[in-house]
Amino acid sequence: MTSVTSKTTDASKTSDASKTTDASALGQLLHARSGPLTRELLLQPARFGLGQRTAKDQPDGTTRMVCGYCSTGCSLDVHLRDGLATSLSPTTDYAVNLGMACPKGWEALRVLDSPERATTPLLRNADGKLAPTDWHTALQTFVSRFQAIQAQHGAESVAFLSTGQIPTEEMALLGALAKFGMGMKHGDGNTRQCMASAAVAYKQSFGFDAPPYTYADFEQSDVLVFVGANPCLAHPIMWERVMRNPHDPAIIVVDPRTTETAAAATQHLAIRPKADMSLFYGLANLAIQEGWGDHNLIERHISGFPEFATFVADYSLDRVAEETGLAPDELRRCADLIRDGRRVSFWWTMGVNQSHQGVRTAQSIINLALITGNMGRPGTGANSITGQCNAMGSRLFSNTTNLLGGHDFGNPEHRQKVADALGIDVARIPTEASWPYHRILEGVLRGQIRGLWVICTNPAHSWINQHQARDILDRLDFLVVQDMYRTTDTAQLADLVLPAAGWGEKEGTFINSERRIGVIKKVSRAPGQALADFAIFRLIAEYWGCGSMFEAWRTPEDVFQLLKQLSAGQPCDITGIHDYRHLDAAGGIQWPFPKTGADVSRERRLFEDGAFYHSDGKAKLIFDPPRPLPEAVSARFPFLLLTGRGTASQWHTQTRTSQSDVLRKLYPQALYVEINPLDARELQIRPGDMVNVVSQRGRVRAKAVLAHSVRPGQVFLPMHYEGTNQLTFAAFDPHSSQPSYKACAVRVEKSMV
Ligand SMILES: Nc1nc2c(c(=O)[nH]1)N[C@H]1C(S)=C(S)[C@@H](COP(=O)(O)OP(=O)(O)OC[C@H]3O[C@@H](n4cnc5c(=O)[nH]c(N)nc54)[C@H](O)[C@@H]3O)O[C@H]1N2
Ligand SMILES: Nc1nc2c(c(=O)[nH]1)N[C@H]1C(S)=C(S)[C@@H](COP(=O)(O)OP(=O)(O)OC[C@H]3O[C@@H](n4cnc5c(=O)[nH]c(N)nc54)[C@H](O)[C@@H]3O)O[C@H]1N2
Ligand code: SF4
Ligand SMILES: [Mo]
Repeated sequence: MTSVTSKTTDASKTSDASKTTDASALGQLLHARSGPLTRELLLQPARFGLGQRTAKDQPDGTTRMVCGYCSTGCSLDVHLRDGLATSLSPTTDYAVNLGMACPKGWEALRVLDSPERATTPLLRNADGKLAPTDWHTALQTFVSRFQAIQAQHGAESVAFLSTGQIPTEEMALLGALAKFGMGMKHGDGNTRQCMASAAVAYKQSFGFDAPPYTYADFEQSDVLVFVGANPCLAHPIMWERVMRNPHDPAIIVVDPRTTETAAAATQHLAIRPKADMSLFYGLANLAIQEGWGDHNLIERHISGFPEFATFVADYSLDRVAEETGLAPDELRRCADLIRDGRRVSFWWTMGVNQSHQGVRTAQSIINLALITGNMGRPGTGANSITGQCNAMGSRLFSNTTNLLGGHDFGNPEHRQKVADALGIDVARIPTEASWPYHRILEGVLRGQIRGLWVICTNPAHSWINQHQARDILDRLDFLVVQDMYRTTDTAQLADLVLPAAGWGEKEGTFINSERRIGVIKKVSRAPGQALADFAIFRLIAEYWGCGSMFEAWRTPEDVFQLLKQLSAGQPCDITGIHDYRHLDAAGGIQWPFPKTGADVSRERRLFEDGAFYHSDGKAKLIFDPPRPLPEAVSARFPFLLLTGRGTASQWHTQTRTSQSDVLRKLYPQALYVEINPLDARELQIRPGDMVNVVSQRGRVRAKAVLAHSVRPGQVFLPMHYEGTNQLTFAAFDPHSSQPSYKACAVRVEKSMV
């Protein structure tokens, strides 16, 4: 379980890091360039996003900011000496974490100080090696190479892939620069891998991508249902909130594996992978047959009920038992718990989203919550927990799938509104959303995409089916990677690496899972010549020749003001927030927060008035029959491979968490595979043996861990090791294009070497 002790982390070394950051990069630029830009850079560096303030301005020696890892959005008190961080401890009076943090949060400062940091731009030289270069050359090369590709193959032949881990202001600047300034049409985020299914499900069901809950709901439910979610290790502080629930709640966990979360549950349903839709249709059928819900409410607030009732009528308990592999009496017990609950909340994460039918599965959960009246009241809701610290910011402001501010590229009024707010020609705004991630990569294979700019994500480890992914990245004419570390798998493949400042070294805002906007600050100087992504984007705009378009985008806080304006009248209206100081003083603010009529309570949920965002004000019941697994097991590949998070101390591709000595001690250093002891016995595998895990696409070596937590016929690989995605099968949800990371066919062999 989570470490919540009061030890503080000594990270004074971090604050001693180079004092030269922005100044050094700036000096170099000035040296190299002449003309009007030089004078302006010299006179007004802040205009180019350079020289962000450190938290020095805070008088009391401590400043608070949200954590830069997961979407829980805990607040951390950072203790300062001369404006720079020396240590941190979790904030006690913050509505999210109430004085708690997980190991990643405690160690957040420590990972900044590492020999693996990118401290200068790196350019691939004639020998094929990445060699240090100066910012001026790097920016010139960036512009000349991408512009040459565009001149030859069209503006759309350059694309970007970004992230849910940089501040909203940086995402918005990137999205606007790439699409309105540089003429790109295609750009997507790693959030596609993570929450696209939830976003599409909400949009279709509610009329807007709006997770309805507040974390207080964890404490107010009398029944909590977790579906494909392992908060004990993926969202430990959310789980701590569940543990604070005073109502002795029933906890139901639906997961093929007996995870830490499942082990703590009242009832664990070890469902057959990807059979969740049948389960929720079956429960909905019982709810309708037995009249659990309030018919007046259904009539007033929900559309599509008669069709839904007819559809689920086929889902008898026997059929559901057959399809899910669960016993009828287990199903009945689960149904009784939900029926008898007064405040039932449903929470889902990647076990739902990362599926060939993620959207409809999420909607099967939303439907059940809606028809049983578990929406808009304390302790209820169909609640998607998202992953990264600012995945929620990217959903609204990254200018990828949605036009800035949750608008639609396809809507002429929306385009005009955005053009007016930004003072740009509406013709610069694409009339369609970007291709999704996998389509961009297919575009590379087809020669339609020739240049790619990768920001704050590591697809050469995290994207599905690495065999193909690596081949695709290799085919690019020019690959730019912008990262904190020069050693990532993707940076190693790049033609140009741009060194970025990270969390703690720059300012901006994140939006957490419960829609709470929180601030991050500069409390440490980035090493060498690394620059905040914000400054890099501003400089690229200047070098590209579209700098004038971003005159008003000088600092992150300027951009925040612009984004506020863009949110006006949207469900995510935040025009009532004044500035960063307001966010700080309020302890973060959840959207919506309009200028007039804002509810100022610290914890707010949506839909308390039963009004949804569709034009008829109703929520829609949306459903489809389940589809078979894209890659079923076979005689040659008899095991189903599940993947996911391994420990609370590992973050994704480990570029950050592996930099901390403390975190590194808390998890296995090499790939391991969890296998059921019965299967292991049959294969004569003993604990600790090295085995090969083989799929149609690859073969990896892993240490065998014998565990009853996985069912016979299934194995589990954590995603934190590069080998895992050499095996995964590239199937996608047809509505969200989210990859189905959590089910493919493999075999396990004892390794002879
Ligand atoms: N320590 C740590 N915390 C993290 C992260 C991290 O890397 N490390 N990453 C963050 C991010 S970006 C994300 S997206 C979240 C992810 O958070 P979670 O989604 O909670 O984590 P996962 O382990 O990916 O998947 C959850 C569970 O889904 C189950 N599952 C697989 N297939 C199915 C299925 O068909 N049905 C059901 N019901 N369950 C299934 C798996 O067995 C697994 O236990 O975590 C966030 N928090
Ligand atoms: N098999 C399998 N694969 C999965 C998953 C799974 O469950 N199973 N889960 C998927 C999910 S949900 C996710 S979210 C993805 C995550 O996949 P990735 O996004 O590829 O993983 P990260 O390691 O978080 O990569 C972020 C990168 O950004 C860099 N970085 C950090 N901060 C900054 C910054 O401020 N600026 C810049 N420029 N760079 C920065 C880090 O060093 C790191 O290299 O993985 C997906 N892949
Ligand atoms: S739970 Fe998430 S937000 Fe909180 S300290 Fe851990 S990683 Fe940071
Ligand atoms: Mo994620």
